[in-house]
Amino acid sequence: MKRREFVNKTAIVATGISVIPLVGCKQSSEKSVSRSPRNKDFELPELGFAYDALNPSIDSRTMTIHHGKHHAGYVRKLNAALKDSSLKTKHLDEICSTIQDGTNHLAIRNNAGGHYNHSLFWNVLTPGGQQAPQGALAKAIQSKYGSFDAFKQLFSKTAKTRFGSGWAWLSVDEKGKIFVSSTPNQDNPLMSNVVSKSGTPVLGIDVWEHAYYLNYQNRRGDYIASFMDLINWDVVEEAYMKLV
Ligand code: MN3
Repeated sequence: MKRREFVNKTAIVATGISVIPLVGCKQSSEKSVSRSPRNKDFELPELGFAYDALNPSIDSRTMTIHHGKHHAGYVRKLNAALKDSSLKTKHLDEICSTIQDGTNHLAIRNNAGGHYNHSLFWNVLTPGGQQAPQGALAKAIQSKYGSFDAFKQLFSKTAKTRFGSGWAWLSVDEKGKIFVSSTPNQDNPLMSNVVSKSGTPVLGIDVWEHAYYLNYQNRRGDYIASFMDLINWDVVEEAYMKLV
């Protein structure tokens, strides 16, 4: 599918959740032309599975708190922060792309990132998981990293070595090439003014302690290994195909 053909589509994933469009910084300027302004508050997306569906890899108490408290909090605070902002009618990816260092928009930065990142995170998870991507994304991974295992190692290491709180990503840059990166706090690769390499994320793992500490305590590596076995590669592949 050509980029132009999907710019006005919202990603509807296999789980049935309607989520934010996975559109990157470069594309977002094209997209803002064709999208109408946003006219209602952001809402917490429903999960496509029950809170206990990822047991024991991600326990139900962690899921309940993470989705129902943390993510809900980002949505609530984002709506509050946008109330008197000129970004009020912008879409979530557009808001992310406007973020700059050193401004007084920290609440928007943290909570827009928090909402975007978690929406993507729930979306790429599925009970039981899928072993590996199959189609064009599998080929792109093979071509860039040599093998799926080599990619997995790099992605896991990137997540494990993120100091403090943050995320690791697999993204697609403006040339349609994949890359692995990491961002602190609730930043993400859409925030082109504050990240070293920007793009549109198609896979992300939350390595904030709230994502795993109840079950794994300090064993972040074990949580990452479990996450790798819960990925819905069909969803990741679908997002990837919209960007190349
Ligand atoms: Mn989180």
